Amino acid sequence: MADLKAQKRQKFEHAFEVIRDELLAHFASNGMPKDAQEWYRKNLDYNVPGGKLNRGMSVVDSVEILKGRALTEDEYFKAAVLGWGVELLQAFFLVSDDIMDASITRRGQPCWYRTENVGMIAINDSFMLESAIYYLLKKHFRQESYYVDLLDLFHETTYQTEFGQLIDLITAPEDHVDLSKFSLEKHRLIVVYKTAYYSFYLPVALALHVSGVKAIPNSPKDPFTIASEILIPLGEYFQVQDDWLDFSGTPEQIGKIGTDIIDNKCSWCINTALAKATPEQRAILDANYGKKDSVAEQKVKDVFYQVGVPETFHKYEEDSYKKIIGLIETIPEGGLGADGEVKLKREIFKSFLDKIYKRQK
Ligand code: DMA
Ligand code: MG
Ligand code: MG
Ligand code: MG
Repeated sequence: MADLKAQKRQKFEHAFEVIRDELLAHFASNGMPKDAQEWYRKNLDYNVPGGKLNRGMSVVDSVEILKGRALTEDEYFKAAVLGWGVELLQAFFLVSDDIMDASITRRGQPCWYRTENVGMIAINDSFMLESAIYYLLKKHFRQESYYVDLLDLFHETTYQTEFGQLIDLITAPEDHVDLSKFSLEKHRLIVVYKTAYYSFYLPVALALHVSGVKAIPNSPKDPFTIASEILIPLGEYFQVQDDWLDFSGTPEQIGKIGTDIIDNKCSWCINTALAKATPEQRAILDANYGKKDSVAEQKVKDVFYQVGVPETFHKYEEDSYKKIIGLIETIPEGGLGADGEVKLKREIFKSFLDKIYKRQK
């Protein structure tokens, strides 16, 4: 089992080498000089492949589940291009997110913008990671009837994520802490937009397109709508885990140093603590949240422990799991869709849920 998982990852990582070399060959063919070629290669290698790869591999896994058989080499590679498209999009978001969040480390190494000679060039590097997606889509999908659907989906999802990043950032002003502006409703809106669409809906919707599943606009039977009704709550749960790990995880464990308290973020943890705090504890939160100071940060963390944020999280995790299993079971056991056509199957969602349930990083 563990072996199979490692093999799957290796195969997917091998596809990255091919894809990266395609991007670099195209870049060089535009007459770009050697130092720029080296720069671009470093940008790609540093920022794209080093994560958990859940999002990217979910495209491949979902296509396999939809087809109900092993993929041909060509089918595999096309699914992998879409999977790496999601990982490129993620890399674009993370490189820029780390600048905006003033983060220190990512995936166990310094954030790209903090590496030698990079600095604000990281902004353009992030744009190139995004644009690489569209070069790859054109190269590999130009002839397909669903090419425009892929373009539309990547564009729309990117836009949604940027809406989310905007509200995440303006809800966390650097110079003005006002905890009364936070709420779990606000939090939900932020996380659905900044995380759920691109991390959960996008990989499955890509798999549906490449497998030949057609949208049924304005119908309650539309497979894309049905998928999103499960995947958006799944993404919400995932970002609550991210907020929880930002507070409770060690840098060695999560590969990044948590910044949410210092950054004045409207995270799940602060919202949970606000709902439970006594007036004295509330005063400590008001005085110490969003301060660029590790003593203040520790005082906030102490209150989080006192009011039972860990217990509340563990309960939330169990409840979310049950709720999402319930949503998955609204799909008929034999799958959803007409006989003889590719059907939406429970296993797509179950496989995604199993990748993240009780995750420690
Ligand atoms: C994640 O927000 C959302 C995007 C679009 C990167 P975050 O700042 O909580 O992510 P992280 O904790 O990984 O910096
Ligand atoms: Mg961040
Ligand atoms: Mg952020
Ligand atoms: Mg976070």
